[in-house]
Amino acid sequence: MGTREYIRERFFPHLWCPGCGHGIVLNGLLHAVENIGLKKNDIVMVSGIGCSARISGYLDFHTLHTIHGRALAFATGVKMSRPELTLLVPMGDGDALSIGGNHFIHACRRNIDITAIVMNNRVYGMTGGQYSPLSGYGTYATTAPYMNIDPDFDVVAVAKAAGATFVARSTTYHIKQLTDVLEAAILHKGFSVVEIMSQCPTYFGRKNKGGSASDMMEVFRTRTTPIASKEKAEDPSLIERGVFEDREAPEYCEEYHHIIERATKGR
Ligand SMILES: Cc1ncc(C[n+]2csc(CCOP(=O)(O)OP(=O)(O)O)c2C)c(N)n1
Ligand code: SF4
Ligand SMILES: [Mg+2]
Repeated sequence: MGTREYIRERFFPHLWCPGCGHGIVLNGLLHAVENIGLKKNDIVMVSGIGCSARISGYLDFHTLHTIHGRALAFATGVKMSRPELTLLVPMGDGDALSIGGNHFIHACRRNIDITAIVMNNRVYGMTGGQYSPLSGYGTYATTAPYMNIDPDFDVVAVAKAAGATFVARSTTYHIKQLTDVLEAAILHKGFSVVEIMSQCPTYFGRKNKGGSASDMMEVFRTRTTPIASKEKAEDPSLIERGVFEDREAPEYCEEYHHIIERATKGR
């Protein structure tokens, strides 16, 4: 059918800045959906607010563009009422782990069959470059002109600790891997988290002397490595890419269905 079928061309040109990584995520996601052979009518995309969240406007799935930080709460409601549909939730790092951090950890804990995509550009892009919980110590932002002293955390470690049954990381440089892990995440039955390191040349790049979009992507190439690689053993500061968790566990909607059956038995 071709990925074009999934796009709402009437909403183009998109709002992303030249070089923004979010368009690469959109491209990888479209290919993942096409490879699986999903029909657009079978997909619900729920997003909050942010440059990343704007992705839902460009796709001709069933889409809900909701409230900053609450996309997973809305998605949980949709999935509970229509469990046969495929739920995709693209979020920014602020959206998912700052204001939305509470929803994020509890969605991981429930193991509801939703794919959460964290588009991590380490900044609040849409609102003008404030630092996020993933900016990291030593970075600069419009709200940290003399340096950010907040440590960041590891999205993969948080997702695993909170109970997500599929957890992966890739970057906008590694488009083939990005597509593959999104495909695996969507096919996985349970709560899937895919962190994608994405560049914001306009704010994170400019404030941190990251250079052009391609310079920032070059950093994704040189500063990341496959899981448990020889390079990681030699340089522990490298960030690992790949699938960190892929396990089976009871899925929330199915468990809930069993409860309904039990409660209504004999009526
Ligand atoms: C309840 C609420 N609080 C704050 C905002 C303002 N706001 C909109 S997007 C955003 C942060 C965007 O950053 P991120 O989620 O990382 O997405 P990005 O734009 O970087 O892709 C904020 C604080 C809002 N829209 N609603
Ligand atoms: S501000 Fe940053 S995240 Fe937003 S569209 Fe521009 S480059 Fe992308
Ligand atoms: Mg962001």
